[in-house]
Amino acid sequence: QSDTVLSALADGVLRLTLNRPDKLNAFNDEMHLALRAGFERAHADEHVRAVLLTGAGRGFSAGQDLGDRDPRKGGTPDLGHTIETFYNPLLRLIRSLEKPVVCAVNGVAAGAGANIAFACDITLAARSARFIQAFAKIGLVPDSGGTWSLPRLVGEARAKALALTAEPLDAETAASWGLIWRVVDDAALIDEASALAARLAAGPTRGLGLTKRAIQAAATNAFDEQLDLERDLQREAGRSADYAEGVTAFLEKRKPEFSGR
Ligand code: T3D
Repeated sequence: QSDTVLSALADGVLRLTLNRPDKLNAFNDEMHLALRAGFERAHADEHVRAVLLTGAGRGFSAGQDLGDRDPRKGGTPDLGHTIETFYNPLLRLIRSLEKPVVCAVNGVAAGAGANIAFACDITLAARSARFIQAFAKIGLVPDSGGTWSLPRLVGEARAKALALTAEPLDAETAASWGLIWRVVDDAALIDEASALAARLAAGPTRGLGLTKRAIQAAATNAFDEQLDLERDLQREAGRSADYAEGVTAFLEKRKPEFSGR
């Protein structure tokens, strides 16, 4: 068990805390494997009904640990291999998880750290947080889905300016541009994000998961395909126990108690 990611399950929320604060939670191989294990558990464990991702210390994540890429130590790493081995599987696990993933960006999010935050379903940021497409500063290309998510979230003009200049973007601007959901005062961030994750974890997990799938599919579907998909997913949602409970609770004028099935 690695302590590079702290993992705790309570009230249906799996909280995963990136935990290399001295390095602003930069990713080494060990932290990658630990975070992947956390998301694999979220896929497999029915007791997990939402995930909350955050960072320990003053940063969220500074992306790849550059100490592990020191050219002075000799050799040229195959970054295609490291992306394929570490970053891409993580991004696929986050996007394919049919349960809500809340991200609480507690401080600076740079490189892959920023793009992982943008890949989560609902991202909140501390008012003091900054987002940096740091790749341009070291001659790399945005990864972790950044070249896909940035133009979709903010349009090509802003995506290119962010990626080509690597200028830091403050949290307020990130929210006003639609990169994240909401800015929260630093001291209130983790409580607000935890409350949101707990609310989602108590929700109709199947319906929420299918909603996530539908919205993501819209990125590549034509309108008619999307209408067909909505029909199919609604059919599936309509067979869930939580749908029956939601309608019954409405008719009985009481709060629903969703089981996640
Ligand atoms: O390699 C592959 O597999 C390909 C995949 C690439 C994915 C990527 O993410 S590439 C982008 C890598 N990340 C960066 O280029 C960001 C580098 N960091 C920074 O630019 C700055 O640290 C920040 C803007 C994020 C924060 O600045 P600041 O002034 O608040 O903090 P700092 O003093 O720079 O950093 C604090 C400590 O964290 C410091 O260590 P020290 O001096 O106290 O011992 C610093 O070296 C360390 N740190 C920060 N980022 C990284 C890091 N150490 C290793 N790798 C880092 N990425």
